[in-house]
Amino acid sequence: MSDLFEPTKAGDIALANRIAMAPLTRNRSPGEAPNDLNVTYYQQRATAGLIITEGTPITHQGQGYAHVPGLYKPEALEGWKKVTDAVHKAGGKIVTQIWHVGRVSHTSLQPGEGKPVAPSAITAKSKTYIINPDGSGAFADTSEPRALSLEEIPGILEDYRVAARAAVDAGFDGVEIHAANGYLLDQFLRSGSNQRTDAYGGSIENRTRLTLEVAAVVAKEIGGGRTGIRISPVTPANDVFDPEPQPLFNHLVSKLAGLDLAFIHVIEGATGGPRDFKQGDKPFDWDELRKTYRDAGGKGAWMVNNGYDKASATEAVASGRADIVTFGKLFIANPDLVRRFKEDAPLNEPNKATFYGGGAEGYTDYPFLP
Ligand code: 8OZ
Repeated sequence: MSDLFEPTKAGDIALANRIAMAPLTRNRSPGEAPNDLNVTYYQQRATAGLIITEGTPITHQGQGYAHVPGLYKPEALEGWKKVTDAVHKAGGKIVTQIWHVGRVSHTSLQPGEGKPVAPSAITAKSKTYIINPDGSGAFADTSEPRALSLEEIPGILEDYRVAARAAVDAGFDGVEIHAANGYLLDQFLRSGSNQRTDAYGGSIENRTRLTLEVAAVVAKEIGGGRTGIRISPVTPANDVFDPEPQPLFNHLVSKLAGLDLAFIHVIEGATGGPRDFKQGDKPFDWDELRKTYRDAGGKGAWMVNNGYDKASATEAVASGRADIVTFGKLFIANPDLVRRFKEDAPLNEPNKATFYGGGAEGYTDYPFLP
């Protein structure tokens, strides 16, 4: 029986405990490069067993929100180097979440103000965050996308490869591939957003192809032991839908098992919402998903997320249902969350008004225990 404070491994990455920080978009990097405030924020949270950074676009085309730090500009890579150095000096481990938003973008954020790209030309009923010409920020409807051509897919794979290499060169312990929450890879996975008739659409095998190719390319480039992936089998986030998520995601994890990845990170339920949310007519069976992965030989850490607290996380790890639990909002408000859990100390309350955008307030000013 394991507890949350016991060390573990996620592939090649050794974790001091099983309490990880979930990826969190904070929109505090104007110019798309991490700054000194971002360094402080991550360094403050270095006692997490593992930090997964906010989603980090692999290219300008992969960018869907203003003030999100990418991995494609030299100044961004210099900024990330400062982040990884600070976290390592503080004894922590950190991977970056490599991200392509696909259709969840706006022409004003795209190269040459072009259309965002997607599996199919279907607009997401969703919002993104842009900067107006006068400098003010605003939520805006996502723009109509264009379908990626078959000829463009190798270029997308190359973009993931280059970004994963750049991440490791910037000092990250590894990467998490963002295949969740209705972004590019999830758009290919779900039938609601993927109506292609080529090798990347239609059957489950075809819809999982891009995600599996990305995982294979990244694992080959930096090592499977430094590569994780995040999935959200039933989330409706960013207007994605699939009536039969169980066979789709069972197939995906059974194929991921062959890549010897560091971890599989599963958002159980609607992201940031009800854990029992379902798509299609059957409740999703999370145990079946994990068992499918293990039966296929998958040895990566099984990482779970969505609304956990100390008690439910302890139960998940003790029962073997999970190896690592990730916490989002609790890490926003409690930089010393691991210590607070250990001492059963009271938790600071997160302030929703300062989640996205702004400066130090609600970012680096949450108090530590004395
Ligand atoms: C909140 C706001 C913007 C983006 C995700 C990267 O849902 C995100 C995100 C979350 O995965």
